[in-house]
Amino acid sequence: MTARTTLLTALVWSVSGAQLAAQPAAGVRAPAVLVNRSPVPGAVEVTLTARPARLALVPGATTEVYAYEGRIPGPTLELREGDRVTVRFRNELPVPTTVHWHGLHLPFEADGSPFHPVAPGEQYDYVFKVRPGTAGTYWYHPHPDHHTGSQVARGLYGAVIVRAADDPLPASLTERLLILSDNRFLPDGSLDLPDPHSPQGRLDFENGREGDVLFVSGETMPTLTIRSGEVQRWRVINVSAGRFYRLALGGHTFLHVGSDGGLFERPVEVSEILLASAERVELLVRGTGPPGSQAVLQSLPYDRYIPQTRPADWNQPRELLTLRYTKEPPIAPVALPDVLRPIPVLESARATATRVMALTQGFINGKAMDMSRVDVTAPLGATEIWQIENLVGLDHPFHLHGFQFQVLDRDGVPEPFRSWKDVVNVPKHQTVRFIVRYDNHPGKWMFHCHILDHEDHGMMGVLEVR
Ligand SMILES: [Cu+2]
Repeated sequence: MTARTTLLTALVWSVSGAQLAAQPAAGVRAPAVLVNRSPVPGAVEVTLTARPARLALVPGATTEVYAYEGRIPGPTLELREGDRVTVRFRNELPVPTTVHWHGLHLPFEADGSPFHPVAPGEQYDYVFKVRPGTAGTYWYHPHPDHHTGSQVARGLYGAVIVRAADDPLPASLTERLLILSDNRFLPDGSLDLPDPHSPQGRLDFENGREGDVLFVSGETMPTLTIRSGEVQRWRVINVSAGRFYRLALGGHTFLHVGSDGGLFERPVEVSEILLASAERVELLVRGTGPPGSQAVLQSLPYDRYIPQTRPADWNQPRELLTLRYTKEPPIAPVALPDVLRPIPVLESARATATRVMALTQGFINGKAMDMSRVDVTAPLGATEIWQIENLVGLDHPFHLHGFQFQVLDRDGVPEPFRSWKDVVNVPKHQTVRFIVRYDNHPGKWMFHCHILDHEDHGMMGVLEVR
């Protein structure tokens, strides 16, 4: 393992013509990184191809999948604030697709929403500039009308990391990228994608499709290493269609330092953290254990379900990875900053409208998605409050494209600190309010439930900013 990882750090290799570089990885495989082909400083130009592949995902079988660059997860797009980015995307799938850059602030034409499908055999250039102040952890995935869930289930997702020149955390911290996914397989190794009208298909629609095999960056139950006293920076992305993760690391607490849109103003110490579909967190993991010991990262039970369709094993904790301490003697902990970065306040007093969204099973305000309809029209530059009311007994994580927002309150309880978000879970029978400013980029922006089965069945609407 050690020899392999040492070798990989120095390697650049070619997969089907695309240049991929390996990330330094100690103890776990990290996804490959898309190689920037542009020699111009501040410019990033990468190619990305989606095509069918056959990969070994479960022991003793291979699986027909869709993959970016032949890999699951797809290679990571590494960016810096201010970069001018061109992603030359090629669709070699037998079906239309798009690439949605989840959480990034970019022009309408680059959003990869259902408004810009890429037909089989076609190419599409996603062109955008990375906004200063948006350093954080994002991800990319298909977003074609009605078929997002099945394409993500087939393997299409990857990470986007935006870095800041003035990142307040020590550059010496070992960084880990943990992409949490789940999948379900038939005995022959093929993906279990049931007919939507079958009993299992109806269950998948109700809960969002969950799988019994849990992957961390494409591996099942990997082992990460840490040295006693060391601090690591973990970026965690939930790319699962329906599964939530209530993360806890036995015998440890986390320093929660960031969310969807980047770092908070100050670290927050937590013993567990809930990650709904599409949410991201940045965590500092402090190696407080003795040399030679180990700890397990678990997903604790979380009841997001209605009783009628709640899985029988919902109350069982699931293990995600092992954190193994090396036998080396403890090192002195690195000094961590108390203050991370300022987050500007979006003032409620400046809001010119409140948009009420009532969520029921498969509908928003009683309507199913219609591409020819605009549900909300707002002027460019406006600040507005969104009030998301979940009227049913199942959680719905709500996502807005194009603009990061700040949660104001959850069921009347003020949010304890400011952060930038693009997905917020709205628990059963609760109401969440957030504030957002449409500060540039006119266009049509989707808002939807990020349980992909709900989104595909129409739990989505259109905000037009003009
Ligand atoms: Cu939903």
